[in-house]
Amino acid sequence: MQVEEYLNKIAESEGTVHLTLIDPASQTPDQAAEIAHAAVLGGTDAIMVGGSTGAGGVLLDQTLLKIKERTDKPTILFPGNASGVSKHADAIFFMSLLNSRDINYITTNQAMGAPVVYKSGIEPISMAYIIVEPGGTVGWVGDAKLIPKHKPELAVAYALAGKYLGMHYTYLEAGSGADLPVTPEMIGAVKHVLGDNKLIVGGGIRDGETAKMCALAGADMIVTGTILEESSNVTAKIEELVSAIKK
Ligand code: 1GP
Repeated sequence: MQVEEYLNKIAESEGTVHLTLIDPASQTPDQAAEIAHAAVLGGTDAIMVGGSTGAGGVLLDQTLLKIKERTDKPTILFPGNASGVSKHADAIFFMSLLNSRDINYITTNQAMGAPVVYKSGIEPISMAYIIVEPGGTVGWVGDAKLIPKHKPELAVAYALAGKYLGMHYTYLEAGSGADLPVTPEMIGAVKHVLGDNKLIVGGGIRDGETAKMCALAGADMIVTGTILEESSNVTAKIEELVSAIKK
């Protein structure tokens, strides 16, 4: 089964999908594989691999290879730029940072990376990427004109633009390690216009209660990264998150 179909099926039958984000720059490939393995034991649905700084090249390849030794859940690239492509993943979130001021993050990195995706045969999943306040490192690196957190109508406008441009997924990003995630009001307003298109929410989700709030507001998928890097028991933390968002 293709990865997009796999994720959509879970979203439609089991409830909100949980995605574990691993940044190759944050630990060794062996440690990344250990986190992925523990996350799968806790019930995560897939492993996203990527980051904004220093997450490409050999380190990315080695991280994916080690993760694939420890789990058979799908691996999905979450690239910060064209160097975030690896043939060792199953799929890639082929994304455009719609609210960037820098054309490199809207189309140029995509053009430079596309032939690599084509040759490697990994599955591209088209995605509108929208960064909301506070935005964190990715907001700075991607030169995003941050969506104010209490202006859901601006997120709706970008999400609709992504949908009309043919993107299947929309990612509302508050930035890794954000104090608070995107508001339920913004999640609900965006999901309302997306209809059957899938909505991913990430940035600042640390516990089951917050994950549930995002799921109830309309998130089809949630992403957690930082809390797993900080957690002494990754499996237990994932169990807490997953049990809060599944039907
Ligand atoms: C970052 O949305 C993801 O791109 C995950 O954020 O690290 O805060 O979980 P956290």
